[in-house]
Amino acid sequence: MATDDFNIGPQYLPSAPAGEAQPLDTRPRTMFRAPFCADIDALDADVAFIGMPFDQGTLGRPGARYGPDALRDAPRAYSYSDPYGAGQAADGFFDADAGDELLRGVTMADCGNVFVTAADVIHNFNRLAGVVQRVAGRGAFPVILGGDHAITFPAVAGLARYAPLDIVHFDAHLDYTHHYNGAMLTHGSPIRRCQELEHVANITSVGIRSVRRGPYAEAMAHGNAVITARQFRERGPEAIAESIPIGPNLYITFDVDVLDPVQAPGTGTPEIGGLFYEEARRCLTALVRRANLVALDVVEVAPPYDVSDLTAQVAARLIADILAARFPSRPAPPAGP
Ligand SMILES: [Mn+2]
Repeated sequence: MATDDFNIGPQYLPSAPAGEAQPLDTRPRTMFRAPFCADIDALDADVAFIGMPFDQGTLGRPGARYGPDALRDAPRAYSYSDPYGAGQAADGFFDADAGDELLRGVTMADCGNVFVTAADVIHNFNRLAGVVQRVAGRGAFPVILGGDHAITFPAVAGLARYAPLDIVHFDAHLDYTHHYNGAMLTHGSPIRRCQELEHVANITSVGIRSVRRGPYAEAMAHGNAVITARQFRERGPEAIAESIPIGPNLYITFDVDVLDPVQAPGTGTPEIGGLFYEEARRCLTALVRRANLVALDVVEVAPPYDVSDLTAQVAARLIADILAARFPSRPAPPAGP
C-alpha cells in the first residue's frame, strides 16, 4: 500500500457539538484560575491567595519577586474552573489515587499582589501584615505566594488572632541568624523574628542541611525542634509528621529550597540532599490532616534560575496538595437532568 493511499476522511471524524467551543479564554490570570477579588472587605471564599513579589531580603541571588506570577502560570494539575467543560467554579480536580475529585466545592479567590515599593522594606512588610490580617478577618485561609523568605515574618505578624500559633518550617536552611551585619529583616532571619512574636509558640524546622553552629545552638536554646534532611529520610515522611507537636493553630512556611535542586532548581540558594516531591507531599498531607492549619506561605521560587518551570510546577502542585488535605471535598451536587 502506498503511503498516500490512506487519508483520515470525514467518515472517520466525529463532529464536535456545534456552538460550544469558546473563542476566548476570559478567565483572569490568577492562582488556579480562581476568581479575582478586588475588594478584601467583600472577600467571600474558603481560600485567598496573596502575592508578595518581594526579594529585598535576599542575601545572595535575587529573583523571588517573580515567584507569585510564576506560581499563577504554573498549574497544570488543577484549574479552579474547567476551561473545556461547563466553566463551573470549584469543581475540584480528579485524583485517580483518591478515586474522587479533590477540592470539590472549596471556594477560592486571588486578591492580587501586595504593592511592593522599592527600597522601603518596612512599608512593604506593613502592607503584607495588614492584608493578611484583613483576609483572615474575613474568615478566609490565607495562602501567601512569595517572595523571598523574609516575608514570613510580616505574614505571621498579621495572624495574632490565632495565638498560640505553632510554625512548621520546611527549609534547607534554619533562617535563624539574629542579624546580618546589623540587618534584622533579611531572608536569613524570618524564623528568628517569628520566634520573638508574642503569639508564636512551638517552631519546628524540617529538612535542614545547611546551618552554622551559632544559629543552630540558639534555636536549640529557644526550644525549637530541628529535623535535618537526613533524619527526615531515615525516619520517613509520616513518622516525621507524627512527631511534630500540634497545638491549637498551625502555620506552615514552605521554602522551596527544602526540595532537592534536582526537582526544584529555580531558587536563589539551592542545597543538594533535599526532599523529593513525593516525600514532601506525604509529610505535608499527614501533618495537615492532624492539625488546624490556619495559613500557609510558599517562598523562594525564583524563576530566573528555573528549568522548564519545574520549581513553580512542584510548588503549585504542593499548594494544591496541602489545600486538599486541609479542605476535604464537599458532596458532589446532584446530577443534572
Ligand atoms: Mn528560607
